[in-house]
Amino acid sequence: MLKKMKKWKEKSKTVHDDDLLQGQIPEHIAIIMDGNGRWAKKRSLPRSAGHHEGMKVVKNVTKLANKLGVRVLTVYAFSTENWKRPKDEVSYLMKLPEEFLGTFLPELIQENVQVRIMGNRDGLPDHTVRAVERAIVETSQNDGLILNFALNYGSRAEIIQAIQEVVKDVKSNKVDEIDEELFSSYLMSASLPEPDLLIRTSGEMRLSNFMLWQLAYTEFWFTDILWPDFKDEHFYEAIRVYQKRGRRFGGI
Ligand code: V07
Repeated sequence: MLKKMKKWKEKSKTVHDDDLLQGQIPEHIAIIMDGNGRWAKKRSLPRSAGHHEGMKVVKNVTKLANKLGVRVLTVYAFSTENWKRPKDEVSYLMKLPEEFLGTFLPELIQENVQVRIMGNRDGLPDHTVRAVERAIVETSQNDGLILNFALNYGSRAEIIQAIQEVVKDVKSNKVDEIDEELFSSYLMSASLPEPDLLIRTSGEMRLSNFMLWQLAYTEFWFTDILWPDFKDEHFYEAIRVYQKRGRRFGGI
């Protein structure tokens, strides 16, 4: 009976895959991973337990995205606003990149995943920066999935910084015409395609200062599922909804 159950489960999984593979897999998926604190509260656990569970889900989604042939997965790990949280919570969060990479980096290397970060490295603790930079270096030759962590990231600050750089280059005559393509090349996501699909968990329907410029034409998929409860089936569902929507980029 157990065996049969397992077989059936495997079969239903394959059907999911086949469905998806008939349509287009989004090239770039971005995720706002909300609801970790609420997940913990519901279980009378400390918020850190929710963050830790959420980290495990990042590993699972990374493997799944890689398997499906997604080119870029961007996850919003820590925003510039998150510094306002209690000091203990912030220092716990700052240990998560090390824990994630400590257990998962060998697998990322093996699976040909390239790690990147997008955000302000100044302001992050040294131990966090060291762990992340090591992962970036050790995966820099990989040409599979790009796993892009938004870490100490805020979109308005990114845009202001880009403007400052553009102004500098205009003044020194390195730039004469400012258009969308030129401006995009000053953003932290310069070398990446724009997200095709944005997923936000936990029922909130706002962007929270995440990739404001880059999400101009992106399809949004919101779910009430809390991030630690986010399973393969939810990822498949988001992609299936994406595939059913016609993307017209403002055309008809
Ligand atoms: C964090 C787990 C996911 C839910 C949202 C908040 C908590 C993975 C990382 C990470 C970051 C950089 C890196 C490798 C892993 C991470 C923070 C929080 C700050 F190179 N999860 N995760 N970083 N959470």
